Amino acid sequence: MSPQKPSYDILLIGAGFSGITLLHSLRQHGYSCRIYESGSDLGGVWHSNTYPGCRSDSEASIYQLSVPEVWKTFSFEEKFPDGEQLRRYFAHVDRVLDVKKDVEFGTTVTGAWFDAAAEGSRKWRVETADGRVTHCRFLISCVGTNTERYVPEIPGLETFKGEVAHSAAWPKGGVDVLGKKVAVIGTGASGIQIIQSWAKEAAELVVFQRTPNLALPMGQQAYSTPSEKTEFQDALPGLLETRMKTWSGYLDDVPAVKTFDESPEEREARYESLYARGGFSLYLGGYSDLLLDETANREAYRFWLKKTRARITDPRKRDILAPLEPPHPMAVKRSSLEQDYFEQFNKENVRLVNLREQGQGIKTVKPDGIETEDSTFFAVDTIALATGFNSVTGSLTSIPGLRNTSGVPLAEEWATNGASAYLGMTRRGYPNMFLCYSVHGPASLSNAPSSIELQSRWIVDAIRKIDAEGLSHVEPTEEAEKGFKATVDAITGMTLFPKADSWYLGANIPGKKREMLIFPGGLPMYEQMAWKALENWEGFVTV
Ligand code: N01
Repeated sequence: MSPQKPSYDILLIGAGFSGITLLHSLRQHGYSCRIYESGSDLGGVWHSNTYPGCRSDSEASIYQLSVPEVWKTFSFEEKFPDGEQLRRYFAHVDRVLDVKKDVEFGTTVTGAWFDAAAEGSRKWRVETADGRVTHCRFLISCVGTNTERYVPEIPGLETFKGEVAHSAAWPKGGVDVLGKKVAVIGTGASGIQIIQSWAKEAAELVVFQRTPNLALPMGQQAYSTPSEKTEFQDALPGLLETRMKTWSGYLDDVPAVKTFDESPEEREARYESLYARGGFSLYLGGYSDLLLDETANREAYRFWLKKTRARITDPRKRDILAPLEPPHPMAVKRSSLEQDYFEQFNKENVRLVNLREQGQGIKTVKPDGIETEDSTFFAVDTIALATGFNSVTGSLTSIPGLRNTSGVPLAEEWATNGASAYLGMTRRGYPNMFLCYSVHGPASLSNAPSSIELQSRWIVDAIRKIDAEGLSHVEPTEEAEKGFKATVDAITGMTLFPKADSWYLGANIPGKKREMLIFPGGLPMYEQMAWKALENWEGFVTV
């Protein structure tokens, strides 16, 4: 049987927020589109991340599509929705927009390159794991930033007899920890949420922490009564508009006041009110110099310490979870939004190992537990690995056959020269390929649907401009790509971001090049740069 050779105007990879937003918009402009999605349902990370306690750290009001027929007909139950609500939301999106008719699930892209001679015209040739080859004029990557999971080399892990589950590959039937002894390795956003859940169910929990998470109170709120629901719906048009105007795409915007412009009393009052508001307000609605001035940042840490240490009763655990000396400046590594995380450590059956303390590193995993370097043994039945992802780049570099017009794989190019993408959306050697929510875009330094909406609009504008001008394809020049990377680096150099080993910098993966992977200048600056370049194809070669 000869292999099928389907052909579309536009092929999108990934059916999360980015893929759906773009599909909806491109279809409205009459393009034939297809999404290839390796998973079995819509939702991207919300489909693949089903660990206990999984929950959004963006408020429901702004964590959704701004498509009226979708938001007018869906009610969220909580301010910060959990994975189940979000999966119901994506099912609703499908019912309203009929997304799935253009999605092929279980379809993994294994290779793609721009073939100048494909069927007599210049097209992308996309290979999938099922052996098919698809042709398309435009290829759009919507694969997200946190999909390629990272499992560190932990000696003896393979000998463990109990269950080992990574947060991003949770067993479909769940993990029963009732009455069991369990361990969690990693205290990023995923680890904190698992710990909050497991500490309430397991007989014993031992947490292996490498870096304390400067977690902030979530400020959860239920929308259960009819009046709460109505109030939520009524506010939506305004909130969806506001999110497109702020630095981060969240609702708070940084006031033009610096930390030490105010008196100590005024400062304390401001911190208190932002902290009480919950979410990222302490960062996003606080002082303009938080990310720029170490002394100012330290002042915010002082406040956070005061609030957090008061919640932890055991002095040893208090010093590990909220140490007097900050592990890094605030906000330059992703803080989690917690509900009762610190209180869990007030329970005697919740133990805490500081992996950075002499003798406390993991020596080996044994069939029935974990042994630290000082030979302390923790007997456990189950281990959760909340050790994160090869973030931002990994979702693309893990596509082995994704290569440029010279045949060099993207993984090789980025490993050699570092990662870059002009305007965070295009790449030299990849004509007519667009990236959404990826390298050098505002990505995880923004509320995802806000920057996705922005980038989607730009990508659709670019495609329509290509067609309106009768062009075959566009790709950025080397100078433009280097120049944009230099801008990202220059902005980063003005901030405190380099002072933390974060995944924003690729610093969580041993051997990965340390460089800023996300545009740190905020949405308004990004928007201005992107559309200015589009006006006259500045920085592009057009064919
Ligand atoms: O991953 P992470 P994540 N030995 O990389 C530790 C989004 N997200 O899955 O900090 C021991 O943040 C590592 O330690 P350290 C969100 O954007 C959102 O939690 O590198 N420990 C760290 O503690 C988030 O930021 C939501 O020193 C090791 C942890 O593992 C992003 O996804 C929920 C280790 C990894 O934390 C990633 O979050 C979940 C080792 N060898 C995820 N290697 C919400 O919306 C690593 N660690 C709320």
